[in-house]
Amino acid sequence: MKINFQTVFTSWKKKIVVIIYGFLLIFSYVNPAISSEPKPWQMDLQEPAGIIATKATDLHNFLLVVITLISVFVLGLLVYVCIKFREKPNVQPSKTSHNTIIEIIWTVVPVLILVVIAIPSFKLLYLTEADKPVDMVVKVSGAQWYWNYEYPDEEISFDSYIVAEEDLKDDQKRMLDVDNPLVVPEGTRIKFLITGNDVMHSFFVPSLALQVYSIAGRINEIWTEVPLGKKKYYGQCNQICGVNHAYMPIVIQALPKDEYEVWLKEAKVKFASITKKGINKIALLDKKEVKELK
Ligand SMILES: [Cu+2]
Repeated sequence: MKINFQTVFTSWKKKIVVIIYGFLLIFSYVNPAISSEPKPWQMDLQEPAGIIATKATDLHNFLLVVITLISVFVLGLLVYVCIKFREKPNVQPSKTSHNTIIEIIWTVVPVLILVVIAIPSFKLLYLTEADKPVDMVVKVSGAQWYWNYEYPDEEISFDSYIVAEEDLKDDQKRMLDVDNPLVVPEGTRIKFLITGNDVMHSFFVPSLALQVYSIAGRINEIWTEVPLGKKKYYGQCNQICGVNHAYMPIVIQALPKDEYEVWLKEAKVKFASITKKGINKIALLDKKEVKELK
């Protein structure tokens, strides 16, 4: 049988090109201009937005290097010890129990490593706690199982529920999109006052480095900088809070200033009719039941 090597080679070349294009297509599945959300098979953190998230990602990357070096070093030591002190060449085992120099090293070196980690870590912690001047304040209340957003300066407040699967529009994401997102102007520094109505929840928007407990009877504070650009930042409650814990996503929609003003005008009309009675309604996955309550 005669094999035509040229044909085989060309067909393999084609296959390789197709495979490479396939990989490029998969790994280019990012759309930073529109939204910030978890991606299928994502291995790394979400793309950071704002100064705190950027610094937190840098710290994470630095720690990844430190922990990798430590793990490789310890693994190397284990392998070395297993080979060097195996039974065969050591019929009479060594009776050594102390080595002052090594003991000083394995105490001092980890302390130094901890100090090196602590410096950027504390700097970031103080930055998140800093009392920075902010452009606006938003009060967030966690409830079973939805979020309530209040703009104290604008005197509006509204509930934010997950969009049921059957109501999803083409541009909406399953389990992540909500009926009323938290709308904010782009390029704004915001202070969040976070509290709760019932059980413990947690306000978690990874791309903006927001993760704060929402606890009834207590107000927690955090600030963030929403960068320039019309974009949606997705998050979820990440404190196991009950049967519908998985169904209380968070959407922060950043809009250009003029579009935000238009939204604000409409919101003042739209949410004016929401009565106090409606605030404690129970979020149910069944759309019909939610409609009945409304
Ligand atoms: Cu919750």
